[in-house]
Amino acid sequence: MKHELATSAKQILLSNDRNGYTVPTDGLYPYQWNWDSVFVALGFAQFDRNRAWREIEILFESQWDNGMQPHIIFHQVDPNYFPGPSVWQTNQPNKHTSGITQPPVAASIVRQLWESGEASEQARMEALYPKLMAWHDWFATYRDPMDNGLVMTTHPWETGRDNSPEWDLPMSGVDTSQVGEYSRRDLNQVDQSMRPTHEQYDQYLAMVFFGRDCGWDQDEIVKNGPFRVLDVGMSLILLRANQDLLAMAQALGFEEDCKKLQARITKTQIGIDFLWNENIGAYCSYDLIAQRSSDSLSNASFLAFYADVGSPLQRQKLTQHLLRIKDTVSYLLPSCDPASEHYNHILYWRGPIWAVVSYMVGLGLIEQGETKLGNQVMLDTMAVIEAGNFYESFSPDTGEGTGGKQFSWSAAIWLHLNAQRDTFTLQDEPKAK
Ligand code: 9WN
Repeated sequence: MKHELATSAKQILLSNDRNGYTVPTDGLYPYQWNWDSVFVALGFAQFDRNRAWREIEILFESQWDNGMQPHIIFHQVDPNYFPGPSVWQTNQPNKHTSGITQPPVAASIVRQLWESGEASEQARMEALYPKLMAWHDWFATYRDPMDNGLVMTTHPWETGRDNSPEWDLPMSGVDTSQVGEYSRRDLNQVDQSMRPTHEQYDQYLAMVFFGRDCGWDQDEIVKNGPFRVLDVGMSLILLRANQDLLAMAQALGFEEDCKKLQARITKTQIGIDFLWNENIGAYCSYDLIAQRSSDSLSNASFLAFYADVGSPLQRQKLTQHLLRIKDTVSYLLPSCDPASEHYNHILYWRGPIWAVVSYMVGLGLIEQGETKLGNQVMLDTMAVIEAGNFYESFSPDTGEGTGGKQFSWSAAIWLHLNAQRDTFTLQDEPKAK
C-alpha cells in the first residue's frame, strides 16, 4: 500500500515536470509557482537530488534585478490560467513573471537540501546563497514599513493563503470599479463552491492593475497600494528563513552577512509582539490601512513554533487552541479556526488543510518540544493525503480532497514525511524522574 502510494506520488511529480521545473498541477496551474516549487524540491530529494536542486535553480533564474523573487514564472503562454503575462505586464528584461512575491520558504529548504546532501552539493547551495540574500534584502528594503521586521504584503496571492478571512477587512476597501470584463479559467477545472467568489476575483485584479499601472514601482505600491497588511505567515516564514540563511552564512564565513542577518532576526523577534492579539490568544495579521488586527486565527498563527517565537504563556495559548481544534475536526490542521463564523471545510483557505503549511507547523512543534502535537499534525497530514489522494487541499472534517487533483506539493510533502513516518509516534514521552 505504502509502496503504491510512493509510486503514485513520484509519478505525479514526474508528470507535472516541464523539463526542469514543476507545475503545481496540470491544467489549473500551468506555470511555475514560487513556494510550490521549493516544497516540490523536498519530494524530488527523495529520489532525484539533482532534480530537487534544479527546481530551485530554475526558479531563481527569473529573479528580478531588485531582488524580488516573483510568485509565478510564465515559462510559456498557456490559455488555461488567468491572469497570465499579458495582464501582469511586468516588462522585466528576459523574464516573464507576475509582479508580486510569495512566502520566502526557499532559504529553509535550501538549507535542508544542503545539510542532507553530499559534500559535492555545497557548491549548489553556494550558488543560490547570494540570490536568497538578495531576496531577503528586498524584503528588508521594501516590505518592512514599520522597521520592526514584520512583512507587509500587497496582495493576498503573495501570502499564499489567498482568501483567508484575514484579508476580508483589507479587501473590502479595494475599489473594483475599473476592473471591467474578464473570464476566469479556474472554474473550468474546480467547482465554484471550493474557489474564491467573483467579488474577490475583482478585488485581486484591481490590486494587480494598481501594480501594473504604476509600472510595478515598489515605493508606490508600498506607500499607496490598495492592500497593505502585515502578514503573520510571511513574517514568521521570513524569520525562520533568516535563521536558516544565517546558518549558511556562518558555514561560508560571510561575517558581514552574519551580522546583518542576526540584526534582522533580533528585530523580528522583538517586532512580532505587535501581532500578538490578546483577545484571540494568538499572533494575527494586521491591516495597516484600517490599523486593525484581523482578529482571525489561521493555520499561519501556529508558525510561531517554526519561527521559534513566543513566551511560554503565549505558546501555551497556541497549544490550547490546537488541542481545542483537534477535538472538533477529524484531521489537523484546518486553515481557518472551525469555531470561526467563516469556517467552511471545502472553501479555499477558509477551512481545508494545506499540507505545506501543516508540514511547517508540525516541524516547528516537534523542534520546540511539542512533540506529540507535532507528530499528530504530521500523521494527520499523511492520513488525509492517503484518504484524499494527492489533491490540492483536504477537508479537515471528512478528509475528502478539495481543489485541484494530482497536486505536486501534496505528493512532495507525502514523500518527505513518509520517509520519516516511524519517527512520528503518539505515545506520551516518559516523565523525567
Ligand atoms: C494564485 C499554486 C498556487 C499556490 C497558492 C494557492 C493558489 C493561485 C490561484 O495556487 O493560488 O497564486 O490562482 O488560486 O492559494 O498558495 O501557490 O498552487
